[in-house]
Amino acid sequence: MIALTHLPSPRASECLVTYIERQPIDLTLLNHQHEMYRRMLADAGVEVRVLDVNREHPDCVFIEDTAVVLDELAVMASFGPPSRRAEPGGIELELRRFRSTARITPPGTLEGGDVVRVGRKLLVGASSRTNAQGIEALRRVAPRYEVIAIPVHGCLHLKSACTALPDGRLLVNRAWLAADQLVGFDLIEVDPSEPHAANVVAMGERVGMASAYPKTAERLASLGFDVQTVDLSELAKAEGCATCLSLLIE
Ligand code: CIR
Repeated sequence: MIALTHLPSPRASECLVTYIERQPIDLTLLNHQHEMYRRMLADAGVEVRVLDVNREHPDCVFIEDTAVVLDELAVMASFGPPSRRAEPGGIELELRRFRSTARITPPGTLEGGDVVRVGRKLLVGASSRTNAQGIEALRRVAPRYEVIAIPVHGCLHLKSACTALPDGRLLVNRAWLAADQLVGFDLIEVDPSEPHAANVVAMGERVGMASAYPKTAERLASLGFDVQTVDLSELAKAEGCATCLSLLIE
């Protein structure tokens, strides 16, 4: 498995924040945490590549949002917020080394953070960042996948509320999504005191997550998952989480 990552922007303090209060970001610590994140992936056997093509864009470290990488193709995102619209261009050039690409275009919007893949099913957040035209466009360009729209409220992306564990079970915070749309999926809930804990990155058989959620980490470990944690405090201040920092290519 290859992970594309992107160096943080020197302008990261100008990042978008939507559902959280803006707080000062320590750029030195942010860069250090990004390095530790990359190390966690590498220790899990992932080949980590570090890109530096979008550093003038404050949110460039959240490379996950720029695309949805499938087996046959990569679908380039269409951002609503103007400050992120230029990001997919640079990443598309890199992704073409691995996949042919397709694009979602305005008025459709779709961000990679809204797409959870489980086998041939794509759960897609209907969120403040991904609209119905974007979801329809994904259906058209990826006809071999079943696209299931999941309304999301109270958080940025579907992946803030739901990610897939290595065995196909979903880790969820029910408060932020329409869980009735997840019929047939086996759900594990975050600890109620850790609403942001549902975002974990599946690194082969290992699970990577932020160290800020020890109770949920313990819950996963007690279910037999090999859980690795990393401090992502400065990324969280930019409303980012574990999955947003990489584009995984099988
Ligand atoms: C944004 O609002 O776009 C960034 N500050 C955070 C993006 C986080 N991405 C993700 O969870 N996939």
